[in-house]
Amino acid sequence: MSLQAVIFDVDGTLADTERDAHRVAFNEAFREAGLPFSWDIPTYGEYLRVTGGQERMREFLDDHPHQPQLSDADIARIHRRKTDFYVEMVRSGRLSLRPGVLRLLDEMAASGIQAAIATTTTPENVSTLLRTTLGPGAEERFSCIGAGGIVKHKKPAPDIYVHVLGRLGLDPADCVAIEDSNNGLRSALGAGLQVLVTRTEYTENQDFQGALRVLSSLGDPGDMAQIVQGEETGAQVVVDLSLLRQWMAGPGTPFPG
Ligand code: XBP
Ligand code: MG
Repeated sequence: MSLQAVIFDVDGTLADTERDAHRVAFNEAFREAGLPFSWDIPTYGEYLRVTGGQERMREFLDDHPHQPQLSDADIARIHRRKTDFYVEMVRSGRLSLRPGVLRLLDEMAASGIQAAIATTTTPENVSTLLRTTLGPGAEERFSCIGAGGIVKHKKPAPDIYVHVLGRLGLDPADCVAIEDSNNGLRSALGAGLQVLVTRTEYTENQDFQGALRVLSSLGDPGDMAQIVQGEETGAQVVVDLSLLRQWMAGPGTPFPG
């Protein structure tokens, strides 16, 4: 076992996209379509249990039979507009990468460790976020970008991670996934990966049993991360390749001060 690649989730992990970008874009699309409902912050948090925007809309309508019911084609059309609104918002520069993401990507590039992406969101959303936050050549930083409906079953099914591992040609034992949610954790664990969780406001009360560590973020020297679950709870860290390798090596490895 030697670390060859880090596979990143996108929403909630690379950037905190859900509350102020995806949710707002859904609501703009609902308003434009003349729908009489919108998703407030707690309601959206509840429906994050469903991965995939179209699937999330379907579940909401199934739970609210008094609301106008939409065909799959209507959902796809409204979701298409949601993607337009989201992309426009991301392009306006309102999102930034979470602490430590850029630092870790740079360290990986300098050390020859591959970066990859495994996400449920629409490919266009991923490329826009990467280009806006990482600049020109952003997508070339990643050996593989697995996104959206490229696989049959979205997270928490392991399909997207299995797909990415296949494209990388790597054994899961030689990779680590970084996720922010229980759905993502289950997906990556199902593919045989070890998983680091950087939780968000929306996911802080979720169950992360099976994660290597649960952290507030990846941390930067001026903005340290806190371990929030696991044997070193409360410790302040900056997650770098050396710490990742140490955690991957398993329990019993001494924690560095
Ligand atoms: C998060 C998701 C996505 C986004 C919305 O995916 O479940 O559905 O909430 O994006 P991940 P779409 O954390 O795996 O990146 O509307 O494009 O589905
Ligand atoms: Mg996520």
